[in-house]
Amino acid sequence: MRKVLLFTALICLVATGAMAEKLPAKKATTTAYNYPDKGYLFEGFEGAFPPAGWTMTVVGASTWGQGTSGIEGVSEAHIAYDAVTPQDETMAVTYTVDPGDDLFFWTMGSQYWATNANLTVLVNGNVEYDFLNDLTYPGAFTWYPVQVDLAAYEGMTVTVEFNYAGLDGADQHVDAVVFGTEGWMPPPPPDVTFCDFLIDATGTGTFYGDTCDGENLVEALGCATYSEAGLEDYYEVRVPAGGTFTATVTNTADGALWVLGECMAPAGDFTCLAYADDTLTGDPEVISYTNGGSETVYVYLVVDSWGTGSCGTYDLVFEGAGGAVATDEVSIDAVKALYR
Ligand SMILES: [Ca+2]
Ligand SMILES: [Ca+2]
Ligand SMILES: [Ca+2]
Repeated sequence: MRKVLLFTALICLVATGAMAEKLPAKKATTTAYNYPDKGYLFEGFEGAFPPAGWTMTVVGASTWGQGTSGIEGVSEAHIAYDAVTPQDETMAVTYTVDPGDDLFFWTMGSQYWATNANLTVLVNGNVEYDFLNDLTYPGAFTWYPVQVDLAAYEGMTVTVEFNYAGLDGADQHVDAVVFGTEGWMPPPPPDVTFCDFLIDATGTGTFYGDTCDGENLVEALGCATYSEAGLEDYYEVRVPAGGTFTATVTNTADGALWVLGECMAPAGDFTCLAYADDTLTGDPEVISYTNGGSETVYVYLVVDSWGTGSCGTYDLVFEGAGGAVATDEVSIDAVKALYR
């Protein structure tokens, strides 16, 4: 959806669309279930349970099994609490520790209830991790990555035991066990991008647009007073060092404006350079941006509105003022002219 706008004239608003470089998509962490090489997931509990090579020590009625709340894949090792019968449940595996190897895994549980029944990880019988006393655990039932230093065990073939013991604790979860130099991490959130939706428009003056064929890609950033769930139009603006612009937008919806630092961001976490939602439906919103840096930047003016799915026609009065010398990056004469 590439839109071409009416515009009255001169300078400054540059839209190229091709200007923003697309970064290569990050590759998700390789996950090879039961793959023994370092750097790969050692055990994600996605297959048979217990996994090949693991041994179980069952004492209580409730013990380690396969759960469906995995942070990696779908499955995990899960143990339900037992308020009646004491538990002392162990799942164990052996591993030969090479120099630099540590043990990594993810866990989730409740430290409040861990005073009753706790997860510990033992290496050759030594407690090397204690969930109850892990001061960095972020909060109840949050998946959290743990690293256990195995330096003391280099060169040894060790037995690693995940032990859950006590009475009337809380459910505990373990997933993504790795031996090596780097633990498993979730793939990064997908990028949100409007780089392909930029409006072809060059100049200053008054622009007319309609957001009703747009999308809602910008909604809640740290700079916002309100959640702007309306549909959007996007303008790329070239701003030389010292340059400044002001955009005044009158929207038939309850308008809102953003100036963002990029047109693509992981999980839509755009850099908010300016924001405005100060007036109600039909009244103009005003936003300004000044490039205080020493180099030309490209920023993104987003015409948005308040209200889920809201949209409307608008007029945009764009005023730019220069400073600085235009670069040769953009071969549009009008753009150069503005900043001479
Ligand atoms: Ca898993
Ligand atoms: Ca929006
Ligand atoms: Ca408004």
